[in-house]
Amino acid sequence: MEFSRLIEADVPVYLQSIPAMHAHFSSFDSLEVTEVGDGNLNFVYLVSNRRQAHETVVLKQAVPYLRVVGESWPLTRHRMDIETAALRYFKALCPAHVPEIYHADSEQSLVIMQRLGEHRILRGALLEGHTYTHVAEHLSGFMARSLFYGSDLFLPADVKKDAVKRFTNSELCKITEDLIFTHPYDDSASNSYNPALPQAEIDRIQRNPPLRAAVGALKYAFMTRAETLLHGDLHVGSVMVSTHETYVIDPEFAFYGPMGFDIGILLANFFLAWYGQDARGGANAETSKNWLLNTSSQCWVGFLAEFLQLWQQHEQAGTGFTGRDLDGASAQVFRDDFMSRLWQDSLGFAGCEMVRRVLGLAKVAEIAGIDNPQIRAGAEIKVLRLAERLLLERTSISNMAQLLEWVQA
Ligand code: SR1
Ligand code: MG
Repeated sequence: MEFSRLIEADVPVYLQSIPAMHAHFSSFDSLEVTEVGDGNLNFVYLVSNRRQAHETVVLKQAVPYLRVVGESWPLTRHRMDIETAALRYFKALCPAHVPEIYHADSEQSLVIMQRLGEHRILRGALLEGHTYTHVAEHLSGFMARSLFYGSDLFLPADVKKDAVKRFTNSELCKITEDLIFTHPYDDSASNSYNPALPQAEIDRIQRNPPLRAAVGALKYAFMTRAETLLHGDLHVGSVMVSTHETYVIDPEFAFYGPMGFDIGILLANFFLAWYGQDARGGANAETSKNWLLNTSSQCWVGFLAEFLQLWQQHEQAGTGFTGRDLDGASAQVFRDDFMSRLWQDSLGFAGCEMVRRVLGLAKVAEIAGIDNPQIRAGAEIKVLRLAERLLLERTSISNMAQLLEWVQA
């Protein structure tokens, strides 16, 4: 069937035509459909049966353009095939942290999946000062498993190369290449600046040859280092939380890239939330800031422990790279170098993410939502200063404690 963008009124008819949906809905004449997509790319519908509230699903559809800009920015709908494949793959690796897919329709570029009823988007929850005990444990586990199992450290070389082909995602990678690594530095028309942010602060980023060289090196790594299957957009808007559960959603940017990218994006978003809380102040700000620092730290430390454990376990099995290629002593040197490069990459990518969220197209509510332009500029300057340090001095930060000192400096 030819592609057509669904509107709310079309959704019940579409769902009734799908045999698998008859296991989820006892009737289709009392469905309530609400479009809730607040992302930049797609349309998202919450569907529930007014008569049986537990009968509920989410339907997400990609359209042949970038939603936030409109038809003047065409995009193929291939991103939905990537998202569906990535959701299935991550679900198999981390069943407790990825929603279940009930039905996928490549022709209509849509997926129907589990509705996370009590969960909310982490970004909004953080903005309100909420904290969640298990987020670090869950996200570090998700990152350790997803980054390890997609890589040559685990997969046989031919399987991994096939996966690189399957997850080639040129269009969405191009968005990241432009919006994260290029436009914030070239005074692009898609940038926008808080009028209260001094030009000297923008120049410090945009007219800084060593910094731009560092960003260039990170962009080159992003474009060329097909190390593992990344989520590709692992910010706090791609995480849903409840008191006990954490889900990772929206992997339409998934592709084979450098491991530090997912880690860096996540850390950067915790730091952005920290600066947002710092600028807003208020009764809960200190609790929230402490939680953000602890969670950043535990995400890295938990990731490191689980990733190394997986690596050592699977080395014995010999399917991946070091199992056959290095002996005990050389394997340890290789591992140490690998982890130290991964740490430095993560810091560099975090710096890029922080710059783009201040100067580039896609802002974050934690900073851009600060009403007073002067207070917002104060937060933006701190974000940019940390990003600058991360980009230029990342090889000199040896551990998380030092990084957290830099955040607070
Ligand atoms: C125009 S798309 C802007 C951003 O939204 C997505 O969540 C990605 O982060 C992308 O860079
Ligand atoms: Mg998204």
